[in-house]
Amino acid sequence: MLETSKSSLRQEQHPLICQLADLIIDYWHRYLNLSPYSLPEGLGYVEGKLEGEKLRIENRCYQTPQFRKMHLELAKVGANLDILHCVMFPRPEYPLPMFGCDIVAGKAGISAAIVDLSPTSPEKILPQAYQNILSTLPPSQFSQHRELPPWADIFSEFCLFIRPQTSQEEQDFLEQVKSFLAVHCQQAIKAQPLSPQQQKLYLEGQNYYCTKQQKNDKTRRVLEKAFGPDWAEYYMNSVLFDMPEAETSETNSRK
Ligand code: 18B
Repeated sequence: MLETSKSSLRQEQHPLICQLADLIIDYWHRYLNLSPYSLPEGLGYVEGKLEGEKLRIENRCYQTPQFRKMHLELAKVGANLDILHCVMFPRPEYPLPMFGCDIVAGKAGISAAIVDLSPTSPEKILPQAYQNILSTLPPSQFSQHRELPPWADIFSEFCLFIRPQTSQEEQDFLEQVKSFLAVHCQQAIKAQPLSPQQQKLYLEGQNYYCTKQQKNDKTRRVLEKAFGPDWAEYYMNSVLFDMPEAETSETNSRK
């Protein structure tokens, strides 16, 4: 795993991806008490090339008292496709939503920019405090909203999924991510633990989220082309969207 604050792949990424990666790491350091999180052996930096272009992946992972795993991933396919992927998995003791963000940038610019705080509660709604704060954020104006695919029933009504058209829209997207991260970190540090029965339900909520994200064929296809279907399946289940129940690694137990 690369622990330098400015890694090699980051400098080769689309400028918005670099900005967002810096911003996420900055907010994590600013608000939360980070400790390292070890990914499965050999998955910090990965390169693959089966058909066509080389895929390079660089991962950074942390944990905190509130979050089981906070994962920031940068990927580059050949010279033409840059990807930022970020998910914050709460510890199931806390009734916290999932923060998720994805940016996909091609030759023609950014085709997809998505950010959400997705519910984990059995009722599939966000905690009242989140709803109150998120509904007071200034409304953002984007010219191209994108339609979510059928698997995406996990996202909240505050989900933003756009194709930014101007550098102003790119900066507005960044502002939206900032607000979501600030709300999330501020709420997380005040969170109170759930009863064991409730924890089970919130864990199920997280597993539902992961099961749905694993159905994203567009992500799977990129990984399959470079690493083959078995590795893609393994990577989606154990790094991108691993389920907390499957977690056995003692290296990542809470300090
Ligand atoms: N994703 N994305 O993270 N994905 O991981 N992503 C794409 O313009 C990768 C997340 C999401 O329309 C596309 O259509 C790869 C999280 C949604 O069917 C590509 C990695 C969220 C779509 C990739 C990765 C998320 C989408 C197509 C691992 C949300 C639209 C780009 C590094 C919180 C799906 C395009 C659709 C699209 C690839 C959402 C190529 C390889 C955390 C909804």
